[in-house]
Amino acid sequence: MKRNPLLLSLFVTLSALAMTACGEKNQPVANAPSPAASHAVAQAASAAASAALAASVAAAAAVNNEEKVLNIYNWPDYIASDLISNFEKETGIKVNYQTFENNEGLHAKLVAGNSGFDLVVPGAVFAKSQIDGGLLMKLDKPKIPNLSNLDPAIMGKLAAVDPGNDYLMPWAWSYTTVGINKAKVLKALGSTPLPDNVWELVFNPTYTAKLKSCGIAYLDSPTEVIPPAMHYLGKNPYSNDAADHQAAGAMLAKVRPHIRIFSSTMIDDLAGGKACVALGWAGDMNIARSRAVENKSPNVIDVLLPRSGGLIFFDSLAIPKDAQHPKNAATFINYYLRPEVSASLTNELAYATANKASLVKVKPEIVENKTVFVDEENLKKMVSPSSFSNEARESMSNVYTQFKKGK
Ligand code: N2P
Repeated sequence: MKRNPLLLSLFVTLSALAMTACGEKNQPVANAPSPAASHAVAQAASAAASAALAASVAAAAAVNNEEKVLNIYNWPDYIASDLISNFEKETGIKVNYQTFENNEGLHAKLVAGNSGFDLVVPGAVFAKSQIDGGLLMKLDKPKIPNLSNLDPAIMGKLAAVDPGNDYLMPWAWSYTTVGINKAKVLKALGSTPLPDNVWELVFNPTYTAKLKSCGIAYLDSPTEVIPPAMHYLGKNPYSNDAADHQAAGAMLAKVRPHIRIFSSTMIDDLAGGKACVALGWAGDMNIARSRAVENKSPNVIDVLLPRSGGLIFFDSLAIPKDAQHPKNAATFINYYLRPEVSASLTNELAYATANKASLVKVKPEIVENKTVFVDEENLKKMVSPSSFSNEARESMSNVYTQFKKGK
Protein backbone atom coordinates (compact mmCIF):
# COMPACT_ATOMS: atom_id res chain seq x y z
CA MET A 1 0.00 0.00 0.00
CA LYS A 2 1.36 3.40 -0.92
CA ARG A 3 1.46 6.18 1.62
CA ASN A 4 -1.13 8.17 -0.33
CA PRO A 5 -2.82 9.56 2.79
CA LEU A 6 0.29 11.62 3.47
CA LEU A 7 0.14 13.07 0.00
CA LEU A 8 -3.57 13.63 0.29
CA SER A 9 -3.34 15.47 3.60
CA LEU A 10 -0.40 17.43 2.25
CA PHE A 11 -2.55 18.37 -0.74
CA VAL A 12 -5.45 19.36 1.51
CA THR A 13 -3.15 21.46 3.71
CA LEU A 14 -1.56 23.08 0.69
CA SER A 15 -4.94 23.86 -0.88
CA ALA A 16 -6.18 25.35 2.40
CA LEU A 17 -3.06 27.48 2.68
CA ALA A 18 -3.39 28.62 -0.93
CA MET A 19 -7.03 29.59 -0.38
CA THR A 20 -6.19 31.57 2.77
CA ALA A 21 -3.39 33.35 0.95
CA CYS A 22 -5.70 34.17 -1.99
CA GLY A 23 -8.37 35.50 0.38
CA GLU A 24 -5.94 37.89 2.05
CA LYS A 25 -4.51 39.04 -1.23
CA ASN A 26 -7.94 39.73 -2.74
CA GLN A 27 -9.22 41.73 0.24
CA PRO A 28 -10.47 45.07 -1.15
CA VAL A 29 -8.07 47.82 0.01
CA ALA A 30 -10.94 50.22 0.86
CA ASN A 31 -12.33 47.73 3.36
CA ALA A 32 -9.02 46.92 5.00
CA PRO A 33 -9.03 48.03 8.65
CA SER A 34 -6.12 50.07 10.10
CA PRO A 35 -3.50 48.07 12.01
CA ALA A 36 -4.90 49.33 15.37
CA ALA A 37 -8.49 48.55 14.46
CA SER A 38 -7.40 45.24 13.10
CA HIS A 39 -5.68 44.45 16.44
CA ALA A 40 -8.84 45.37 18.38
CA VAL A 41 -10.97 43.23 16.05
CA ALA A 42 -8.55 40.32 16.46
CA GLN A 43 -8.65 40.67 20.26
CA ALA A 44 -12.44 40.78 20.30
CA ALA A 45 -12.60 37.78 17.97
CA SER A 46 -10.19 35.80 20.08
CA ALA A 47 -12.10 36.66 23.29
CA ALA A 48 -15.32 35.60 21.60
CA ALA A 49 -13.69 32.38 20.41
CA SER A 50 -12.39 31.56 23.91
CA ALA A 51 -15.80 32.26 25.39
CA ALA A 52 -17.43 30.03 22.78
CA LEU A 53 -14.90 27.25 23.44
CA ALA A 54 -15.40 27.51 27.21
CA ALA A 55 -19.15 27.46 26.70
CA SER A 56 -19.02 24.42 24.44
CA VAL A 57 -16.72 22.52 26.85
CA ALA A 58 -19.06 23.42 29.71
CA ALA A 59 -22.06 22.43 27.62
CA ALA A 60 -20.47 19.08 26.72
CA ALA A 61 -19.66 18.45 30.41
CA ALA A 62 -23.17 19.44 31.41
CA VAL A 63 -24.70 17.26 28.69
CA ASN A 64 -22.61 14.22 29.64
CA ASN A 65 -24.09 13.52 33.04
CA GLU A 66 -23.36 9.79 32.79
CA GLU A 67 -21.45 8.11 35.59
CA LYS A 68 -17.78 7.79 34.58
CA VAL A 69 -17.97 4.15 33.58
CA LEU A 70 -17.68 2.35 30.24
CA ASN A 71 -18.25 -1.38 29.73
CA ILE A 72 -16.49 -2.81 26.69
CA TYR A 73 -16.86 -6.31 25.20
CA ASN A 74 -14.20 -7.17 22.62
CA TRP A 75 -12.40 -10.17 21.10
CA PRO A 76 -9.28 -11.48 22.86
CA ASP A 77 -5.85 -10.12 21.83
CA TYR A 78 -7.42 -7.17 20.05
CA ILE A 79 -6.31 -3.98 21.79
CA ALA A 80 -3.02 -2.13 22.31
CA SER A 81 -1.72 -2.75 25.82
CA ASP A 82 -1.79 0.88 27.01
CA LEU A 83 -4.93 2.03 25.20
CA ILE A 84 -7.38 1.58 28.07
CA SER A 85 -5.10 3.00 30.77
CA ASN A 86 -4.32 6.06 28.61
CA PHE A 87 -8.03 6.62 27.96
CA GLU A 88 -8.87 6.29 31.66
CA LYS A 89 -6.11 8.69 32.67
CA GLU A 90 -7.21 11.31 30.20
CA THR A 91 -10.99 11.11 30.65
CA GLY A 92 -11.45 9.81 34.19
CA ILE A 93 -13.83 7.20 32.73
CA LYS A 94 -13.27 3.79 34.31
CA VAL A 95 -13.33 1.00 31.73
CA ASN A 96 -14.55 -2.51 32.48
CA TYR A 97 -13.14 -4.68 29.73
CA GLN A 98 -14.26 -8.23 28.96
CA THR A 99 -13.72 -10.53 26.00
CA PHE A 100 -15.80 -12.97 23.94
CA GLU A 101 -14.59 -15.84 21.76
CA ASN A 102 -16.79 -15.63 18.70
CA ASN A 103 -19.56 -13.71 16.94
CA GLU A 104 -22.13 -16.28 18.05
CA GLY A 105 -21.36 -15.58 21.72
CA LEU A 106 -21.67 -11.81 21.30
CA HIS A 107 -24.83 -12.15 19.19
CA ALA A 108 -26.56 -14.29 21.82
CA LYS A 109 -25.80 -11.64 24.48
CA LEU A 110 -27.22 -8.84 22.30
CA VAL A 111 -30.36 -10.82 21.46
CA ALA A 112 -30.94 -11.61 25.14
CA GLY A 113 -30.63 -7.87 25.95
CA ASN A 114 -29.43 -6.17 29.16
CA SER A 115 -25.91 -7.29 28.39
CA GLY A 116 -24.58 -4.42 30.49
CA PHE A 117 -22.14 -3.50 27.71
CA ASP A 118 -21.80 -0.02 26.22
CA LEU A 119 -19.50 -0.97 23.37
CA VAL A 120 -19.23 -4.24 21.50
CA VAL A 121 -17.21 -5.32 18.46
CA PRO A 122 -19.31 -7.45 16.07
CA GLY A 123 -17.96 -8.77 12.80
CA ALA A 124 -19.65 -7.34 9.70
CA VAL A 125 -21.16 -10.76 8.94
CA PHE A 126 -23.30 -10.53 12.09
CA ALA A 127 -23.68 -6.76 12.28
CA LYS A 128 -26.23 -6.60 9.48
CA SER A 129 -28.76 -8.73 11.31
CA GLN A 130 -27.99 -6.85 14.55
CA ILE A 131 -28.76 -3.55 12.82
CA ASP A 132 -31.85 -4.94 11.08
CA GLY A 133 -33.00 -6.52 14.35
CA GLY A 134 -32.81 -3.19 16.21
CA LEU A 135 -30.09 -4.45 18.58
CA LEU A 136 -27.76 -1.47 18.07
CA MET A 137 -27.99 2.28 18.66
CA LYS A 138 -27.17 4.84 15.95
CA LEU A 139 -23.82 6.59 16.42
CA ASP A 140 -24.19 10.18 17.65
CA LYS A 141 -22.01 11.46 14.80
CA PRO A 142 -21.67 15.11 15.95
CA LYS A 143 -20.05 13.75 19.13
CA ILE A 144 -17.50 11.80 17.07
CA PRO A 145 -15.77 14.40 14.86
CA ASN A 146 -12.81 12.08 14.27
CA LEU A 147 -15.02 9.91 12.06
CA SER A 148 -13.60 12.11 9.31
CA ASN A 149 -10.28 10.22 9.73
CA LEU A 150 -11.79 7.05 8.28
CA ASP A 151 -11.00 5.87 4.77
CA PRO A 152 -14.03 6.69 2.59
CA ALA A 153 -13.31 3.69 0.35
CA ILE A 154 -13.56 1.27 3.30
CA MET A 155 -16.61 3.07 4.69
CA GLY A 156 -18.20 2.71 1.26
CA LYS A 157 -17.67 -1.06 1.45
CA LEU A 158 -19.00 -1.22 5.01
CA ALA A 159 -22.13 0.60 3.84
CA ALA A 160 -23.20 -2.70 2.23
CA VAL A 161 -23.83 -3.91 5.79
CA ASP A 162 -24.53 -0.55 7.43
CA PRO A 163 -26.16 1.83 4.91
CA GLY A 164 -25.20 5.43 5.68
CA ASN A 165 -22.48 4.20 8.09
CA ASP A 166 -24.90 4.97 10.91
CA TYR A 167 -24.08 2.18 13.38
CA LEU A 168 -20.58 0.81 12.88
CA MET A 169 -17.13 2.33 13.36
CA PRO A 170 -14.42 -0.01 12.05
CA TRP A 171 -12.07 -1.23 14.77
CA ALA A 172 -9.76 -3.37 12.66
CA TRP A 173 -9.80 -5.69 9.67
CA SER A 174 -7.99 -8.76 8.49
CA TYR A 175 -8.90 -12.08 6.84
CA THR A 176 -9.25 -15.75 7.58
CA THR A 177 -6.53 -17.81 5.98
CA VAL A 178 -3.95 -20.56 6.50
CA GLY A 179 -0.79 -20.04 8.52
CA ILE A 180 2.10 -22.46 8.81
CA ASN A 181 5.27 -23.24 10.66
CA LYS A 182 7.01 -24.03 7.39
CA ALA A 183 9.90 -26.12 8.74
CA LYS A 184 7.55 -28.37 10.71
CA VAL A 185 5.06 -28.62 7.86
CA LEU A 186 7.73 -29.59 5.31
CA LYS A 187 9.09 -32.20 7.71
CA ALA A 188 5.63 -33.69 8.36
CA LEU A 189 4.77 -33.74 4.64
CA GLY A 190 7.97 -35.63 3.80
CA SER A 191 8.21 -36.14 0.06
CA THR A 192 4.86 -34.41 -0.60
CA PRO A 193 5.46 -30.79 -1.67
CA LEU A 194 3.40 -27.86 -0.40
CA PRO A 195 0.16 -27.67 -2.43
CA ASP A 196 -0.53 -24.80 -4.85
CA ASN A 197 -3.85 -24.24 -3.14
CA VAL A 198 -2.92 -23.70 0.51
CA TRP A 199 -6.48 -24.39 1.74
CA GLU A 200 -5.62 -28.06 1.03
CA LEU A 201 -3.42 -27.99 4.13
CA VAL A 202 -6.47 -27.71 6.37
CA PHE A 203 -9.26 -29.22 4.25
CA ASN A 204 -7.77 -32.10 2.24
CA PRO A 205 -7.39 -35.31 4.30
CA THR A 206 -4.35 -36.36 2.26
CA TYR A 207 -2.49 -33.40 3.75
CA THR A 208 -4.18 -33.23 7.16
CA ALA A 209 -3.40 -36.93 7.83
CA LYS A 210 0.29 -36.11 7.47
CA LEU A 211 0.10 -32.82 9.39
CA LYS A 212 -1.78 -34.36 12.31
CA SER A 213 1.54 -35.24 13.96
CA CYS A 214 2.72 -31.62 14.17
CA GLY A 215 -0.67 -30.15 15.14
CA ILE A 216 -3.57 -28.61 13.21
CA ALA A 217 -5.49 -25.73 14.83
CA TYR A 218 -8.92 -24.49 13.75
CA LEU A 219 -10.89 -21.44 14.81
CA ASP A 220 -13.80 -22.39 17.02
CA SER A 221 -17.16 -21.30 15.62
CA PRO A 222 -19.59 -22.36 12.88
CA THR A 223 -19.27 -19.07 11.00
CA GLU A 224 -15.46 -19.12 11.13
CA VAL A 225 -15.06 -22.67 9.82
CA ILE A 226 -17.96 -23.43 7.47
CA PRO A 227 -17.62 -20.35 5.17
CA PRO A 228 -13.94 -21.09 4.32
CA ALA A 229 -14.87 -24.76 3.89
CA MET A 230 -17.60 -23.76 1.39
CA HIS A 231 -15.12 -21.45 -0.32
CA TYR A 232 -12.67 -24.36 -0.69
CA LEU A 233 -15.47 -26.45 -2.23
CA GLY A 234 -16.06 -23.72 -4.83
CA LYS A 235 -19.38 -22.69 -3.30
CA ASN A 236 -20.48 -19.24 -2.17
CA PRO A 237 -18.87 -18.87 1.30
CA TYR A 238 -21.97 -16.94 2.39
CA SER A 239 -24.47 -19.44 1.03
CA ASN A 240 -27.74 -19.65 2.97
CA ASP A 241 -28.45 -23.04 1.41
CA ALA A 242 -28.50 -25.86 3.97
CA ALA A 243 -27.30 -28.30 1.27
CA ASP A 244 -24.08 -26.27 0.95
CA HIS A 245 -23.57 -26.33 4.72
CA GLN A 246 -24.02 -30.09 4.68
CA ALA A 247 -21.56 -30.49 1.83
CA ALA A 248 -19.03 -28.55 3.91
CA GLY A 249 -19.86 -30.78 6.90
CA ALA A 250 -19.28 -33.94 4.85
CA MET A 251 -15.89 -32.65 3.71
CA LEU A 252 -14.94 -31.52 7.23
CA ALA A 253 -15.87 -34.92 8.70
CA LYS A 254 -12.94 -36.45 6.81
CA VAL A 255 -10.38 -34.13 8.39
CA ARG A 256 -11.93 -34.08 11.88
CA PRO A 257 -9.74 -36.90 13.27
CA HIS A 258 -6.64 -34.91 12.34
CA ILE A 259 -7.46 -31.66 14.15
CA ARG A 260 -5.73 -31.12 17.49
CA ILE A 261 -6.93 -27.67 18.63
CA PHE A 262 -10.14 -25.63 18.35
CA SER A 263 -9.49 -22.10 19.60
CA SER A 264 -10.07 -18.37 19.17
CA THR A 265 -6.74 -17.69 20.89
CA MET A 266 -4.19 -19.76 19.01
CA ILE A 267 -1.32 -17.24 19.08
CA ASP A 268 0.73 -19.11 21.68
CA ASP A 269 -0.09 -22.50 20.15
CA LEU A 270 1.48 -21.34 16.90
CA ALA A 271 4.33 -19.34 18.42
CA GLY A 272 5.17 -22.13 20.87
CA GLY A 273 5.08 -24.92 18.29
CA LYS A 274 1.98 -26.81 19.54
CA ALA A 275 0.36 -26.23 16.15
CA CYS A 276 2.19 -26.29 12.81
CA VAL A 277 -0.76 -25.29 10.63
CA ALA A 278 -3.80 -23.17 11.37
CA LEU A 279 -7.10 -22.12 9.92
CA GLY A 280 -7.14 -18.73 11.58
CA TRP A 281 -6.97 -14.94 11.39
CA ALA A 282 -4.00 -13.40 9.58
CA GLY A 283 -3.63 -10.79 12.36
CA ASP A 284 -3.21 -13.41 15.08
CA MET A 285 -0.80 -15.34 12.87
CA ASN A 286 1.32 -12.23 12.45
CA ILE A 287 1.27 -11.73 16.24
CA ALA A 288 2.39 -15.36 16.63
CA ARG A 289 5.19 -14.72 14.16
CA SER A 290 6.47 -11.72 16.18
CA ARG A 291 5.98 -13.51 19.48
CA ALA A 292 8.13 -16.44 18.35
CA VAL A 293 10.85 -13.94 17.40
CA GLU A 294 10.57 -12.15 20.79
CA ASN A 295 10.81 -15.51 22.57
CA LYS A 296 13.89 -16.37 20.49
CA SER A 297 12.04 -19.51 19.45
CA PRO A 298 13.09 -21.48 16.37
CA ASN A 299 9.46 -21.43 15.17
CA VAL A 300 8.94 -19.26 12.09
CA ILE A 301 5.29 -18.59 11.29
CA ASP A 302 4.26 -17.73 7.73
CA VAL A 303 0.91 -16.16 6.90
CA LEU A 304 -0.20 -17.50 3.52
CA LEU A 305 -2.26 -15.71 0.90
CA PRO A 306 -4.40 -18.39 -0.81
CA ARG A 307 -4.51 -18.05 -4.56
CA SER A 308 -8.32 -18.26 -4.37
CA GLY A 309 -8.28 -15.59 -1.67
CA GLY A 310 -8.93 -15.49 2.05
CA LEU A 311 -12.14 -14.30 3.70
CA ILE A 312 -11.98 -10.66 4.77
CA PHE A 313 -13.53 -9.60 8.07
CA PHE A 314 -14.29 -6.14 9.41
CA ASP A 315 -14.89 -5.80 13.13
CA SER A 316 -16.54 -2.58 14.27
CA LEU A 317 -17.28 -0.74 17.46
CA ALA A 318 -21.04 -0.57 17.99
CA ILE A 319 -23.30 0.56 20.84
CA PRO A 320 -25.99 -1.88 22.05
CA LYS A 321 -29.51 -0.45 21.96
CA ASP A 322 -29.84 -0.61 25.74
CA ALA A 323 -26.34 0.70 26.62
CA GLN A 324 -26.28 2.69 29.87
CA HIS A 325 -23.32 4.88 28.92
CA PRO A 326 -23.69 5.79 25.22
CA LYS A 327 -22.02 9.19 25.65
CA ASN A 328 -18.94 7.62 27.21
CA ALA A 329 -19.02 5.14 24.33
CA ALA A 330 -18.97 8.03 21.84
CA THR A 331 -16.06 9.59 23.77
CA PHE A 332 -14.16 6.30 23.47
CA ILE A 333 -14.90 5.96 19.75
CA ASN A 334 -13.66 9.48 19.13
CA TYR A 335 -10.53 8.76 21.22
CA TYR A 336 -9.84 5.56 19.31
CA LEU A 337 -10.12 7.48 16.04
CA ARG A 338 -7.17 9.72 16.89
CA PRO A 339 -4.49 8.80 14.37
CA GLU A 340 -1.91 7.88 17.01
CA VAL A 341 -4.35 5.71 18.97
CA SER A 342 -5.55 3.68 15.96
CA ALA A 343 -1.92 3.38 14.85
CA SER A 344 -0.92 1.99 18.25
CA LEU A 345 -3.22 -1.01 17.74
CA THR A 346 -1.92 -1.67 14.23
CA ASN A 347 1.70 -1.26 15.33
CA GLU A 348 1.33 -3.62 18.27
CA LEU A 349 -1.05 -6.21 16.81
CA ALA A 350 -0.58 -6.18 13.03
CA TYR A 351 -4.30 -5.77 12.40
CA ALA A 352 -5.09 -3.33 9.58
CA THR A 353 -6.93 -0.12 10.37
CA ALA A 354 -9.56 1.78 8.40
CA ASN A 355 -8.26 5.01 9.93
CA LYS A 356 -6.62 6.57 6.89
CA ALA A 357 -5.24 9.50 8.89
CA SER A 358 -3.35 7.05 11.12
CA LEU A 359 -1.37 5.34 8.34
CA VAL A 360 1.43 7.91 8.51
CA LYS A 361 1.97 6.79 12.11
CA VAL A 362 2.02 3.06 11.35
CA LYS A 363 5.49 1.52 11.15
CA PRO A 364 6.61 1.30 7.49
CA GLU A 365 7.32 -2.43 7.81
CA ILE A 366 3.66 -2.99 8.76
CA VAL A 367 2.21 -0.68 6.11
CA GLU A 368 4.33 -2.49 3.55
CA ASN A 369 3.58 -6.01 4.85
CA LYS A 370 1.11 -7.36 2.30
CA THR A 371 -0.17 -9.98 4.75
CA VAL A 372 -1.45 -7.04 6.87
CA PHE A 373 -2.46 -4.36 4.38
CA VAL A 374 -3.17 -6.76 1.54
CA ASP A 375 -1.84 -5.52 -1.81
CA GLU A 376 -4.20 -4.83 -4.65
CA GLU A 377 -3.52 -8.05 -6.53
CA ASN A 378 -4.35 -10.24 -3.52
CA LEU A 379 -7.16 -7.97 -2.37
CA LYS A 380 -8.96 -8.57 -5.67
CA LYS A 381 -9.05 -12.30 -4.93
CA MET A 382 -10.30 -11.94 -1.35
CA VAL A 383 -13.91 -12.64 -0.44
CA SER A 384 -15.72 -9.61 1.05
CA PRO A 385 -17.92 -10.15 4.10
CA SER A 386 -21.62 -10.72 3.58
CA SER A 387 -24.35 -11.85 5.96
CA PHE A 388 -26.36 -15.00 6.72
CA SER A 389 -30.06 -15.52 7.36
CA ASN A 390 -31.05 -16.67 10.86
CA GLU A 391 -31.97 -20.06 9.39
CA ALA A 392 -28.55 -20.38 7.76
CA ARG A 393 -26.79 -19.62 11.03
CA GLU A 394 -28.86 -22.29 12.73
CA SER A 395 -28.16 -24.81 10.00
CA MET A 396 -24.40 -24.08 10.16
CA SER A 397 -24.47 -24.38 13.91
CA ASN A 398 -26.00 -27.89 13.64
CA VAL A 399 -23.45 -28.95 11.04
CA TYR A 400 -20.62 -27.57 13.16
CA THR A 401 -21.75 -29.31 16.35
CA GLN A 402 -21.83 -32.65 14.52
CA PHE A 403 -18.42 -31.93 13.02
CA LYS A 404 -16.83 -31.08 16.35
CA LYS A 405 -18.31 -34.11 18.04
CA GLY A 406 -16.81 -36.12 15.22
CA LYS A 407 -20.05 -37.94 14.40
C1 N2P B 1 -8.05 -10.90 17.44
C2 N2P B 1 -9.47 -11.22 17.19
C3 N2P B 1 -9.81 -11.16 15.78
C4 N2P B 1 -11.27 -11.10 15.60
N1 N2P B 1 -7.44 -11.80 18.24
C5 N2P B 1 -11.73 -11.76 14.39
N2 N2P B 1 -13.01 -11.34 14.02
